[in-house]
Amino acid sequence: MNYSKSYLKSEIVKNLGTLRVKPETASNEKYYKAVSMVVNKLLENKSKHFKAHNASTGRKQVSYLSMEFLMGRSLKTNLHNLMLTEDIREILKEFDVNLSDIYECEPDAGLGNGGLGRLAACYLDGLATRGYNSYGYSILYEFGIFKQKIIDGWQTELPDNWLPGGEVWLNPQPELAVDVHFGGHIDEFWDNGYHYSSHKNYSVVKAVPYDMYVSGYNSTGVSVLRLWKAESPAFDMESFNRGDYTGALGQSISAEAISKILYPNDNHTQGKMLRLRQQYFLCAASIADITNRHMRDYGTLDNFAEKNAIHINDTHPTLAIPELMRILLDECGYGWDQAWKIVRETFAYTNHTVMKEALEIWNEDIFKEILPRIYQIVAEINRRFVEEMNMCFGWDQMRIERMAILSNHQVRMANLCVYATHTVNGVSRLHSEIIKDDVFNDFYKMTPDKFTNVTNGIAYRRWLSQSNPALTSLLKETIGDGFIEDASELAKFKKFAADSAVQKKLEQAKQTAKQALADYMLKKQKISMNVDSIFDVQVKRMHEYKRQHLNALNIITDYLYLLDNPDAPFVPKTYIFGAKAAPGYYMAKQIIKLLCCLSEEIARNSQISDKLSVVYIEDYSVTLSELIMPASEISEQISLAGTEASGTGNMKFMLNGAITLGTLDGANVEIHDIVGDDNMIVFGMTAEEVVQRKEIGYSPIEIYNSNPTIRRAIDLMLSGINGQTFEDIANSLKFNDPYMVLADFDSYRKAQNKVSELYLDRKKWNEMSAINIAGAGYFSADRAIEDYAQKIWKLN
Ligand code: 26Q
Repeated sequence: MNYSKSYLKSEIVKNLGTLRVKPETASNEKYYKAVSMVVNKLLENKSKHFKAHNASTGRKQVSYLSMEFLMGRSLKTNLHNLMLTEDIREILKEFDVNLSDIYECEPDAGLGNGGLGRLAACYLDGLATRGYNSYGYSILYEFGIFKQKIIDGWQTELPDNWLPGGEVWLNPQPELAVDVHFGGHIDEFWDNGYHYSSHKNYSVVKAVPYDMYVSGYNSTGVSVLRLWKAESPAFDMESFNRGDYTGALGQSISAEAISKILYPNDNHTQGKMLRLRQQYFLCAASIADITNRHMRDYGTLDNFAEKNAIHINDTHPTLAIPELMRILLDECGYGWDQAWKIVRETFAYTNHTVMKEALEIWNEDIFKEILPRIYQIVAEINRRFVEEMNMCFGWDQMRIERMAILSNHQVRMANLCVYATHTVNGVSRLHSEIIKDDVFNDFYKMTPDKFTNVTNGIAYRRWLSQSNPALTSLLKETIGDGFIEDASELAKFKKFAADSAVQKKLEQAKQTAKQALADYMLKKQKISMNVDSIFDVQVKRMHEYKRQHLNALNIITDYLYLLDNPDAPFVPKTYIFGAKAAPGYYMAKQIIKLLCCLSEEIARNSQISDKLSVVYIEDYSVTLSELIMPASEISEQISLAGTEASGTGNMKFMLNGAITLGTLDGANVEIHDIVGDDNMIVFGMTAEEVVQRKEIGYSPIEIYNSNPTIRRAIDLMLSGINGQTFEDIANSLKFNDPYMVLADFDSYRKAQNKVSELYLDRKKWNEMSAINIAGAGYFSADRAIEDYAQKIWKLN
């Protein structure tokens, strides 16, 4: 579809009119809204055509169910993908309005915590670009991930009220609303030899869909993200008339709570009832929507699995499995075996974490109370599964216990997922091996073919052509513009890696981006940054397994060294952090405070601060990542090997020419395979060595006692940094050190010293940087989606 500039211009003016403002006097906010309304309309139109085409050709549909979609902003990416950026820029110029100022008016749609939610958002882009018939399903949280304010070095959380600016992208579909049932009890009876059950006394929550469109790049495809809002059903006149005034109103209060707020935990569960309600709300509404559409198109669910692939993003939407069983059994009259066959051929599941505390387990009584019918179905799935296993290995009751879905008064979501799906995948090569060897080893032994790998990918245009114009120009100059559509073409840049003219421009592009970040930090946080220092960056959620405190320990060591040797040669470094901590995660909040104290204490020492500084970027978000990635020179990916499932930030840094300083964990292993030892700085134990080290017994206190560098750094935490002591971090490191920070410290420090040495050789450094950019193509979401389409969803 092609839209003329004059048409776009008149539409913008028309929409300003709708907003009751004149073009001459409209604020940037109004322009943001008017332009977004125009783009949204184009997308709606494009989506209609695409859906009509899909329906007429009977294509299989992918439904990606996820409790999180961390979308970030939409205007810039939609203009880019529709190839309208330059037209709109010129139109706005005619009104004396600057397009980049307009972008700044949009709030992030922060409907996710971190990696898992951002991955889901990237996959909508990939699905649309590859032209697949796809829906994302999630919840329309009224409040997304909290806004982080650092007050006196401590994280505080503020509500993220994003809808006032974000709702221009939401298209309500009230005629597609569905009811979701909670609580009540099940009446069972026999009639004519048939068993019936009927759900009584449930409360109803209305699920209303709001659609957000995501255009593919240079394709006719559009993904629809269908977000469910919870509403109280029409006022319950009956109970009101019965005189139950509070009952009639009371239900509505709890209904709306369901889509109020995103749980801010990342890689950690909390067995809260509201969370379980949210999960079922998403699953029931989405399954109703998918089956309704299928019935409309085909009039039967017999061919459901042939026409639908439903993907479960981690275990959070597991309830979609028993919910589809319920629809088939209770509403469509299928027998168990036939229903089970459809279910198993429909669902696939991605695991995103090996952290024990993230494994979802629900108390059986709570589960039964909130979802009585779903509980019955899960219990029957479990009964049949246990019976099946008893036939195969009745001699190994321990194994059967480990694999059971119900056990110990708990419902184990991961076991249900693995048993009920046709395919289970991990998110990097290493992680997928760990799943088979460890997390789901019992299942792997029983059904090895079920397990596969799809290494994560990113919507790379967002972090390259949309966020790094200087690098994008250089790439276009050297390798043409094919890389914008086909990431594998980035490999052509390798030829230019040693070209000194190209290197010079590459260095300039980096400098431009560093300056832009420095400008932002000065304006926003009143912090000035030395743009001639190495920008060494660790941005991601704050978590002990990600080891921001290993980074901190090395900075303390640098600091102590410079205090002792103020005149020693030292390659200037700026250590940049950005991370939100889960509000209830005590240790994570302590580490934020530690970093802030370090930052201040070092900044006060003017002899040192031009060589060494620590910058904490407040409120790290998708939008900030778009500013940070282009400006980064070192990508800190330093999790304990075997703990980070994949990582996706690592890919964004690499794409922007940062050198990875990392352990062989997650997708770092694959980055290392691509660029080799010469172009990545690897340190620390391997995942295998970690296992061995734990087996022989790990004693951090021995390291503390025998390593004076480490002891001095930890002792400084105890004696105080910027007037604050950190006993809990220090004691955790000395006596427990669950993520083996001390075991990897020496190796990390050597790696950091190597960074400084390499940076002095500008030619070598720029070459490394170019080789990383050239190797990043593999990590595109377009590739990852193609892998899912072929290996798992079987789309053609
Ligand atoms: C579960 C229950 C109750 C409340 C919250 C949660 C919850 C929420 C979010 C549990 C886990 C998460 C998020 C996990 C996550 O982001 N995992 C990351 O997924 C990325 C994409 O695959 C990987 O790259 C990261 O390695 C992995 O940590």
